[in-house]
Amino acid sequence: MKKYKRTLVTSALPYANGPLHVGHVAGAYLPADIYVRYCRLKKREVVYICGSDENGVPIMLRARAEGVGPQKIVDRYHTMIKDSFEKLGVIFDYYGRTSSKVHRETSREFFRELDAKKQFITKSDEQLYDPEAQLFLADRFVFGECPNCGYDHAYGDQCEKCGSSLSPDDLINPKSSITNATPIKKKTTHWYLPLKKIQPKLETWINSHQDWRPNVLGQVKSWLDAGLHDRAVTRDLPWGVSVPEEIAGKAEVDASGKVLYVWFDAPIGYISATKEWSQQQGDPERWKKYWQDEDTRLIHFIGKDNIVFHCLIFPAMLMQHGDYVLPENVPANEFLNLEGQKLSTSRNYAVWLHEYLEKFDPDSLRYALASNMPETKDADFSWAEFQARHNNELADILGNFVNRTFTFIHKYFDGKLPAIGQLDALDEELINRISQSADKIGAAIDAFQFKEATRLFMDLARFANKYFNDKAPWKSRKEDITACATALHLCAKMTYALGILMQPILPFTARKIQQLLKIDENSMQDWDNASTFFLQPGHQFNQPEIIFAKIEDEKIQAEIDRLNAATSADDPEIEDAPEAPIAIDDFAKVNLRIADVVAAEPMKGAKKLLKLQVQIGNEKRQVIAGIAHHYEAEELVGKQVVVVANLKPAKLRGEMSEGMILAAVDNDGNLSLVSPEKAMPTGTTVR
Ligand code: B3M
Ligand code: ZN
Repeated sequence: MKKYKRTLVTSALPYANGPLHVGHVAGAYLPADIYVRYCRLKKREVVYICGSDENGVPIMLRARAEGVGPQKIVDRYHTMIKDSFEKLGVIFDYYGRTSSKVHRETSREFFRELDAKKQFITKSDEQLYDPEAQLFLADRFVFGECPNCGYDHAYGDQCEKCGSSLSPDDLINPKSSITNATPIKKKTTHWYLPLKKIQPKLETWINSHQDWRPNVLGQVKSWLDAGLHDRAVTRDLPWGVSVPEEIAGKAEVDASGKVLYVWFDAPIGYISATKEWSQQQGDPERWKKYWQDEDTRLIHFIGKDNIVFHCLIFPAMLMQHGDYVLPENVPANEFLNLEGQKLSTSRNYAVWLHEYLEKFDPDSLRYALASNMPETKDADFSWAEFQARHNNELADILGNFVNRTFTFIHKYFDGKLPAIGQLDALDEELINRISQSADKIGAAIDAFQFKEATRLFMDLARFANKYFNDKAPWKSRKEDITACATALHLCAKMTYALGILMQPILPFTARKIQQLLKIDENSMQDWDNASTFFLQPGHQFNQPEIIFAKIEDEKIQAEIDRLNAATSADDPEIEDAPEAPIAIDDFAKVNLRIADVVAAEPMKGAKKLLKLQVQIGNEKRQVIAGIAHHYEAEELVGKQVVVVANLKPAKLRGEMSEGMILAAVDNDGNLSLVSPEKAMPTGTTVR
């Protein structure tokens, strides 16, 4: 393997349109932070860069949903995200934002250079346009059915279900995310990156990286096999980095009002943030060493939905530009589910990082996620497992070992490091274990196997705890005080080693260990010192404090209850079934009837609702149903449905509703009306 002089690590720039959740942490930030902390401990030259992604449609959608300007949104979430990272101990060398001046200039300069090198083509064609909102519908402004997997809420740039990269035209039955309107077509001109032409070059480069994770290579290969399409890198949007004026003016069409595609400027954000870091370091040219010197090893940490951008599109941009290094590895993680279900930000079905951090310790989450990282396949976060990892491993193994060791040293040796005597085989094993573990954990981290590294670390702590038991210092204290002293000396040595080796995963706990050992911070900052214990007998330690208090069941249950509430509060119009059994008479009170839908229309000002006229026997009724996201008004006419016919009439948005239509709704919010299996006369009783 090539020897590099320096490492540049990036984590995907989170969109500043909402708070972070545990899925984000497990995907792109915790693994990178572990890796970088390890590199720092190995005294490698490393820089860790990230920042907020503040351009593009996701920001605009959020701003529209809240009825405020996009700047307000990015300011709020940039601050919040940055703060959460700090509290979780994810320490970047620089955390930038793509609304900065340096970023705008860097992105435009990049665009200019590609344009000057004739690396773009321009194309004019008809694109989807929302006549109501008067906006072109690119990316997430448009959704529809995925042509590959049939998912009904794929976006105009990507299907989040199957991961395939899409353009708005690929969507079946497209709809505007802003107004729900069916788009029309309107002519526009855009700059394209000719990926079709660049594909062979990309293939050669990818072929030289067969050591990448199989899930990453697999995705990349399937895109290449399908053949890459040229990709528009500009957009007609009022928010983003505007296309350089001189280029906009030069084109045969008026390109003013066009901005760079967010996926064009966002990865350049890594470069601009590195520039800002250099300025902050008082060495403004330093970023060039990291981006333009081939002795740099560039590593992008991302989630699997970002693979195409980091493994093909951004590298294509870098290649065609010519001045930049290409990523050496892109260890993308798969997704994290929550209690067996997909995380959903819109349904509030998530563990939000800022909320977590108000209630629990950062290291407990770091440990639980690192132990269960979605490295090669999707993983599941459950509160029960979180609690078990904390209580049974952090508290009962690691915490217990440290606590017992120092309680004993304080009780029987005045809190001073005892002298070491003759070593037996078990003592030798402890010493060997430390140096072997340092190597093995290090190798796992270097191979991006964070789950394995975490397991190896806890194995060492488990061994330590068992060593303490086997040595039974409470007995040897009376029978053989030298042996007792030796065992406790080695336990202190082990604590020091664990303190160093835990730093990538448990930085806050490492700090506590350092304070307990009463040593300065610097003496725990070298990985290779894990097995060289420098303290002399007689060194005074601090009093031990419990490092991991057990997490009580009630605290965990409250979190589970909150998630369950998020699942069932999904649609207030459709209540959960009551838990208690009901008598047949109770059921008989509900008058269920077959009805024919004779007319249906959308409701003005209520995006979710449809106004239906139904025929129940001889009677005509009006029913308002919250199904507009699932059915077109037209397709309902002529359908048979089941209606609760004796429900108290109610007024919804000023319209009378005289019944309720039955529908099945799953956890993902998919909805299907209930219909008789064979056509039945209208008014027929259902029981
Ligand atoms: N903001 C997408 C995401 O959060 C995006 C990453 C940009 S990395 C250059 O999934
Ligand atoms: Zn799909």
